[in-house]
Amino acid sequence: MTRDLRMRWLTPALALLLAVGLTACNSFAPNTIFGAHSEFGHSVDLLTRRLLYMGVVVFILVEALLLIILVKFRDHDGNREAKQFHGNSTLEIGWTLIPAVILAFIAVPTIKTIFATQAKAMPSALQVEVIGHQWWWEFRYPQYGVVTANELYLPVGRTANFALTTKDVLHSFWVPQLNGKRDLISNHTNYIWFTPDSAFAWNGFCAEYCGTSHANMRFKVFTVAPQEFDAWIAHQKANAVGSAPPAPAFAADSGKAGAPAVAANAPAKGTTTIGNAKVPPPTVTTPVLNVSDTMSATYPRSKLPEWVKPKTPPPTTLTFDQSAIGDVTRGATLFKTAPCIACHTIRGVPTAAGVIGPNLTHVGSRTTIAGGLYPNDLTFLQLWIKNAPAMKPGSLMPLFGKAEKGDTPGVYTDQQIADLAAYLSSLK
Ligand code: HEC
Ligand SMILES: [Cu+2]
Repeated sequence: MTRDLRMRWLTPALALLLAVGLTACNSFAPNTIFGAHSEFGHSVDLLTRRLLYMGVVVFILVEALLLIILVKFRDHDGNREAKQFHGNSTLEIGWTLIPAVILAFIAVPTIKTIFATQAKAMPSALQVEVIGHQWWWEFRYPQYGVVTANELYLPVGRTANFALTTKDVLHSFWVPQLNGKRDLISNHTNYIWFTPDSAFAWNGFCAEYCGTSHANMRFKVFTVAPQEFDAWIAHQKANAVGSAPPAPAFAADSGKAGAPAVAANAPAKGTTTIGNAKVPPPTVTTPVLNVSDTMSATYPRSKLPEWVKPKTPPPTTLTFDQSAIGDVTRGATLFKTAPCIACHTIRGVPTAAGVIGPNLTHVGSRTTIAGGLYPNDLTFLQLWIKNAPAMKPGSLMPLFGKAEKGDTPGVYTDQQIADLAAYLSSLK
């Protein structure tokens, strides 16, 4: 390579290096796997760091040796031939043994962590059944008789044991800051457990490609103080009582995204042990909910951090008659005999016992709909009922808007849809 050619590559190469380096400076990483908030996360973190540090030591030694040899044995004076010989037992035994020892150093902590994170949870744990559907999540709390969708509430400091199954294809349950991914497999129950160490709102994802709307199969996890969890459970156990429709879900947000809210919920103190790895008590650096701020049974929308709020715009082709104002009572009457009841359950409405779609008993108490894709407010509920397949590609809920074009003919006017949405919103 001539000097000119070398210089021509130098600038773009340096620019690329700088760009890659700068991406690492983004401190705002809401879905990072680093900075875990459960003992499961800590043990994986510990293992990752250990292996990384060991790798750095090996890298430095090998590269240093390489450089020394390159310099020491470089061609000093033209075409002198290097010394030729055949075989060197000491060298060969050495370079077989050293990697074997290194592998042992990698294998022991790795296997320990695998066993620790695969172990059965203690029976006293909170049991949660996670059922994957194309493209939404069903969460059941068998100890309490609660069924909900797409939003998981967990008490801080209590181990939650998840039984993972799927109704259709493979999915994978993943909350980056709380656990490793674990697959939902047909005809088989997988388990995973962890103990959240701080109160907050987290994003969850489906991490196994499962069809058209795989990327739209998300969920939220709200880790809350134990007494708040009890309040939430008590509320979810009761039948929903219709009330006035809620204020818009994410009204123009005042203030900074996820502005740090007060001090940490005192999580379990002392050292947690998972396998043989001693995990230091958590230092909570992310903003958390104030325990004394009573939750009125659901996570306060005003406290939702920015990154758990859906940002997907609705399709521009879908419009709604703004003069149609929904009526809760009319909506309730219509719902009882609407096709909706074939797929949705509302406890307290005897005709509504379908299990194909999410349980709607307390749908008004959730912050999002459709696998975390849209905020749960009247605007989005109406558009969703009008034409779900347009809102979410491949949606297994058919469209209901009268003039909408799709596989099935729609039956409802915008006024009827507004009534249905008003009713559902009232189911707090
Ligand atoms: C053929 C079955 C089926 C019928 C009929 C049906 N739905 Fe659905 N519904 C679904 C499925 C499946 C989903 C989940 C879609 C997704 O998120 O991918 C859903 C989701 C919803 C949601 C969002 C719930 C949440 O928590 O995310 C609402 C609200 C809803 N349906 C209302 C209705 C109403 C109102 C009707 C009647 C006009 C109706 N559905 C009829 C299958 C159905
Ligand atoms: Cu999935």
